[in-house]
Amino acid sequence: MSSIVQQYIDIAKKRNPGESEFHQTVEEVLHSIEPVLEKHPEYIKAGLIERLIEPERAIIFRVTWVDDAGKVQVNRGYRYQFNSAIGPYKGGTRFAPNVNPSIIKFLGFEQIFKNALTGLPIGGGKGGADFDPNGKSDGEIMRFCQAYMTELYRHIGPQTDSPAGDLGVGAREIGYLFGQYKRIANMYNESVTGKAVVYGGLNGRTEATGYGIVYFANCMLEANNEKMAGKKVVVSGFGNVTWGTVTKLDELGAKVIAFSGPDGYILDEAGVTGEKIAALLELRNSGKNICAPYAEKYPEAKFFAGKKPWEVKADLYIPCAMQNDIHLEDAKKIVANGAKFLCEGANMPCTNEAIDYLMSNGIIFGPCKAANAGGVACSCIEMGQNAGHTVFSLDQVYAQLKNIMVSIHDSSAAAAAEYGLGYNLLAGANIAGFKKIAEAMMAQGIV
Ligand code: 2IT
Repeated sequence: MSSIVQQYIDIAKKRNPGESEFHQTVEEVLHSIEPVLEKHPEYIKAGLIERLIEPERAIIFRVTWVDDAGKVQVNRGYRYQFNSAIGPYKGGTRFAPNVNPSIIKFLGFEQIFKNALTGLPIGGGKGGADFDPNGKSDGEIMRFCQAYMTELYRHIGPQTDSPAGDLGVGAREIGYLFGQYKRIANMYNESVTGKAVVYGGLNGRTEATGYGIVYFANCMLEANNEKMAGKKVVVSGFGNVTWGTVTKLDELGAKVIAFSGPDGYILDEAGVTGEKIAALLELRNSGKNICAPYAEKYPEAKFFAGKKPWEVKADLYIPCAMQNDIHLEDAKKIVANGAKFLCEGANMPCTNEAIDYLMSNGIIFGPCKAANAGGVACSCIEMGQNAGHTVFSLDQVYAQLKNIMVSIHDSSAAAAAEYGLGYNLLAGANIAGFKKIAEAMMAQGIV
């Protein structure tokens, strides 16, 4: 372990005690960029890494609302405005009971590099609240979103920060957040993205993350002389990202044979295809568990209650659920299954130990900050659409998304090759993202 980066990892750990998810992403990124730091001592002199690992601004606020029973509820809201070297802060909003500074900081830190990789002018930020949308009525969701935005609106804006969705924040929540923003800011603009198409949202934004992941995975396969058609794929989760991923995989002729929900996983050797994808979307929108009802509807499918899908043999794995879904023991199963590819869909679905094991055992690995950047890229295109008072067609968006994903893959591969690391997309994505941020920070002086 190099002393150059270890000192910064130690600073991050000391300054952010107990924040294991944040430590995890800092370690991953800093280890990758070590060769760049060796080549650029001026970055060290300029305190670039100390500045990079410290958010520019953190907003933590009380969110007070009244539930359907008339009881006053208090949650904690967050917005970490991490880095604005290349553009206004941009990143999602997560509503989940486990949201805390460590989770939002890991997401915000990842977002800096992800957004840089898109080639678009967006800085990194992330927000959320320890609010559990499950089991809440529509009225409660609306009142919570309004209370959250009543504080947040003063910290965001088209040239400042533009939140979007993440886990627990979908089209409905974005509608309520934007509605409240517009009401109190008296501005109709791109301060919130992920809006429905009828009121300024981008055609194709909903499926952009999942489609982008598959375009990226396709590049990984092609770079290794393989084709997507006919590949057996295992995914996890069945939220928005998984839905887009499965839909595009099906279109390209790959066969999704397993997916998971909070209740376990489904093995469907016949393939999760066509009408079954639509049925899954309906199940998901019902807010209930998805696996058990799927197995009831399609008797050829097998339901493994309380288990993870990584034991299923496949060619390609795409974890789309959430962070730290694949631990070392899961990585061992994936390697033992004879898989060749793993492409991260969710943010940080693999632990660092799992990534090390996968990569040192010959698995070709696609890192999330590169593979899932299609979502935020399309959010930035939505910002441009709103700022230009125009509408982009679905074809325009898909074409741009595909170009962006190919270019992220190619620039990540090229950055790794430049540093003599071979086809290492993990290091390459971190290096390519970092180089851009570092250059911008150096140009802007000590701020
Ligand atoms: O993790 C992510 O990139 C997102 N949740 C999307 C962020 C955005 O601003 O669209």
